[in-house]
Amino acid sequence: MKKMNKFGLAASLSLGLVIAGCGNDTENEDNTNNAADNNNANVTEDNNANEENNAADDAENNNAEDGEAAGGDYGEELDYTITGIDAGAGVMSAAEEAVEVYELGDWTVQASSDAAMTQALADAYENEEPVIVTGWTPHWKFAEFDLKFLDDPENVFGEAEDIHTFVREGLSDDMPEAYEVLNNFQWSEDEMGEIMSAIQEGEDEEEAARAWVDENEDMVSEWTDGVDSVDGEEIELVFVAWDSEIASTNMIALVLEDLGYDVTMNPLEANFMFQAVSEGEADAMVAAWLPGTHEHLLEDYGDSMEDLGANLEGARTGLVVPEYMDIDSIEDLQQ
Ligand code: PBE
Repeated sequence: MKKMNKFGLAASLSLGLVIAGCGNDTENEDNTNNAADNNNANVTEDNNANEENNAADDAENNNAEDGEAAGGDYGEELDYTITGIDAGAGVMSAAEEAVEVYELGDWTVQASSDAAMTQALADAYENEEPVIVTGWTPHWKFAEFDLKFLDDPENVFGEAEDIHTFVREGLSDDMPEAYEVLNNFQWSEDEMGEIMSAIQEGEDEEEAARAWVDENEDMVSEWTDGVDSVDGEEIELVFVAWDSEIASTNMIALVLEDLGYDVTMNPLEANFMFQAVSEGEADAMVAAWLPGTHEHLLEDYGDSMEDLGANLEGARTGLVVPEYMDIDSIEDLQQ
């Protein structure tokens, strides 16, 4: 299986870094300490109290409503920064919209990457410090950490989503075997999670996918049943390097490879992924989150590609925090 980096990724990643660089993340540590210092005045005399205790005490002692006080404190501690992922992700636009809709004032959504976001989450979690990330399920972080989605009463992030498979126009004629497998492909959050967790635990992406394919012959054979083998035909899959899509794309690539295809996997930014399939540059992708997350991309590119329906049902996006944080709703972030 080949991986390539043909178009889009380098350019859009560096854009992401520029955006990230514009944020005020480098001051996080200092500001956290300052926030804790400032809080000491109206909290307890206990210098050993950690930041979370300060936040909790503040929430109790403060005249303001509990939620507002906790959210306000977290704002200072976090320098009003929500840790995001790649700038092109749908969950990023939704998070920015949430800042508007909930009138979150100084809060900003900082672009980074799935890997950097989960690292920030892990670092905070280890020290029981606050952190707010753009999150989604399926994702291994929910197995690794005790997390919660913040309630979204204005429904900015939408309801449950399905992950759809899209193929380029003409694929059913040109590669009927691949088309049929892609059309049949459907699994669950738990099944995707098995590969994601194995990768997270350090297994190579392809090896983790291989182990899953070998252990789930029954399911895989439902997708490939009656489909003829091919002789080294080249097929290109595009995806975005989100942990969920790394798992699904590696897995389906191996299933196609086992059928005789010469598979290339090309990681791109989300808009280039849609564009590549719509322009026939790539053959397929299994990474379209609908109806909400990628709605804008579907509007731009959906007419010139074929939707093969959901390969996974019941996905979700939103703002995610550790359970130990003293807020439950995005509204609690209002100052
Ligand atoms: N995600 C994972 C993507 C879709 C898959 C939620 C990060 C996004 O926001 O575009």
